[in-house]
Amino acid sequence: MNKYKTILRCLVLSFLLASCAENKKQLEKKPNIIFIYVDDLGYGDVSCYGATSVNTPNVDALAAGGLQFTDGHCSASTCTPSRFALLTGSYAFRNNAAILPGDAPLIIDTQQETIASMLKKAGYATGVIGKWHLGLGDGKPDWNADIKPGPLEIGFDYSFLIPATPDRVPTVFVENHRVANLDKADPIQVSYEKRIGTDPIGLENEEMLKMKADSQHSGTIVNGISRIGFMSGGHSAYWKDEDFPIVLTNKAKTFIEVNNDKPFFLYFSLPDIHVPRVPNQQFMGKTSMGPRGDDIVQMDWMTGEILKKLKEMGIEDNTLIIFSSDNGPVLDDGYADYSAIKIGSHKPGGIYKGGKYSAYEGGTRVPTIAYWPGKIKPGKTDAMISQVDFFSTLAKLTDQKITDKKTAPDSFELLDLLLGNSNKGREEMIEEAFTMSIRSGNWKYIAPQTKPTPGWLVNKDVATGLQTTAQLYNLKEDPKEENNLTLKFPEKVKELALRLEQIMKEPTNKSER
Ligand code: NG6
Ligand code: CA
Repeated sequence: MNKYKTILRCLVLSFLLASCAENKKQLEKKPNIIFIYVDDLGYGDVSCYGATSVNTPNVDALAAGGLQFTDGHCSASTCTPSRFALLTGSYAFRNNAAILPGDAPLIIDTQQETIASMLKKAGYATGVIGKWHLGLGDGKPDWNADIKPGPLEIGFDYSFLIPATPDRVPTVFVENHRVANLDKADPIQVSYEKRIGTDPIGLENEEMLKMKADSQHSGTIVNGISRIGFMSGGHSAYWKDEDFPIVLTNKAKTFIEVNNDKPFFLYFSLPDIHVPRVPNQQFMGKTSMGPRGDDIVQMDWMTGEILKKLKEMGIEDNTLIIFSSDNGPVLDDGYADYSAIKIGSHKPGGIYKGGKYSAYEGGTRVPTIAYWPGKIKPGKTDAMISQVDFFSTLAKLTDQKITDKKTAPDSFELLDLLLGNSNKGREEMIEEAFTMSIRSGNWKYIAPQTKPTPGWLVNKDVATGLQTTAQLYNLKEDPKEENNLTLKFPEKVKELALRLEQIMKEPTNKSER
């Protein structure tokens, strides 16, 4: 009996030693980095930023245990430009990046450094799972062959993508270079110009729809939802929108598991709470706000699953999570999902004016949280930060030098701020919408619009973002941007208009990197 006891003791001891060694190895490793990037989530859409009509316990846990920014911004009030800036550290206007159709070529030059290629050099395994919307291929992609260049050509080792947006064709996942689950006998074709194939379209077959849609979203019907654009073939590869949370979360968990021998970088890009909003059965009816509210709960669940996975694997303490959104909120974005009717007292943009597409603060001021137990001191900060800054900040964290001017030209290194060791953020920052704005401390100048408003936006509730005259606000006294001070402070207007012009001509990042 004693012999068995001794063997058992030895086994337990060696197991403990092995797991200690494993933990030590983890702590010596550079930290894993997970960027949870939510789509169209507004400043006021989660409970830690004031929402009361929806509960987001998992996002709240990140905020409670991490650093919560109250002046954190995506670089633009729409998706493609914000994502371009996040990944490249360059403002998107330098590349004329705008909302892309689903068959657009990759807009990031394969020679350009990205967060992924930079972290790869630092020894990271890199992956992107979820919404892409930065284009694929170098012309119109052939969806039946290798689709490249794409994420794998700009620094990611693995990709599993919703190629554009959930409301745009093709409605299939692209895994690395290939459409997942494609049947060769049923090739895919995509067109944004004209109807192709014989599949039903929203304009003609309204009776097949789960939700009515505007004319822009009345192309090919997939899963009872009409989309922007037309496609034929590829039926075996169609996604089911309701399965997004399950499929994407599982892919993310697998990526974490498989790559745990190296430090890893996961860009986890959630399709929620973008249209079409069709939550999984388990989240339906969880709020009184309809699908938009339920999608917030779903997004929170996905966030929680990632946290749970890290805890299970014992790597939570060696993982930095950054949580944010690609632009402000929108209620009606093309589908009759009754978001505006069911909103009740919920304020998707918090106290801020405007939302998605808008030049006002609600367009780019978004939930922004950095979480790294034991490393980031929990708290709140009102320091200004833009997502364009994560490139230089993560380069510093991982000991990567940025040596040339072309790399991350607009990105400020704010590592001390991110870790909670300093409260010093940016002094000035550009916010992109259909017109340009500049923040200088608490001053905000919105330049008059130079390009016409896109036709599909003119009559929407979000049209508050479309500007014809110059505006100046003092956000400290007037965070809701109600009192245009241009007449009162003409010198300030001149100064900021000039400054905006200068930065647009030449990046001004002189910070040590
Ligand atoms: C707009 C779409 C909108 C949404 C947006 C992109 C229309 C009328 N509206 O053009 O539904 O898809 O593009 O959203 O077509 S974003 O979050 O990816 O920027
Ligand atoms: Ca978006």
